[in-house]
Amino acid sequence: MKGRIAGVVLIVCAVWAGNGVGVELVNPSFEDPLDPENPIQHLAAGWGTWGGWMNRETGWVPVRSGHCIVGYHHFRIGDTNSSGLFQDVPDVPAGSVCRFTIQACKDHNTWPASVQVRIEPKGGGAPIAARSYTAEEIRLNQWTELAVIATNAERGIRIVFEAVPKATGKRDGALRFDDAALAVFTPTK
Ligand SMILES: [Ca+2]
Repeated sequence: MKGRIAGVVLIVCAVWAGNGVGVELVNPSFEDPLDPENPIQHLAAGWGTWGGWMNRETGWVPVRSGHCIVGYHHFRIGDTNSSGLFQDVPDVPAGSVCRFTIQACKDHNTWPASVQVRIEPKGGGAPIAARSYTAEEIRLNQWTELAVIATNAERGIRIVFEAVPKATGKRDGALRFDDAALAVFTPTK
């Protein structure tokens, strides 16, 4: 039985390795500000955002690639509302297996309620798939890959990452996000 399970895992991995295609996202490393004239701008080109204190940052370290990240100022959050970023990817064919990943790391004493990665229909809506991570699952000052896999019924998807603050008590620390990526496997008919 173990061998059979291993075989299935191998086949799935082979499909991903052979046919999953990286889809180019807009500004996946958060290097570009929304306004090219304002290099330290907190808004990242190509990304929508909601909530507070989830900002493009040009001076935070560590950085996984380039010079910029998205920083979640958990220590600044004064309520229980979440914050996040999202991007529509319009040309993903319907019926594709989509794997969205983003790298995250945390400061000392950072205990948000959760971080969630999601794939939604293009334009937003009920998630096709979502995966939540606890603070324990995100490494301290080292990068952890957060991943979610979904199959889209209709053309296009929205990728989302969201931080949910600690529900009660003092909120400390910060999270960093960098290098969003999307791989798509579209079965041939
Ligand atoms: Ca970057």
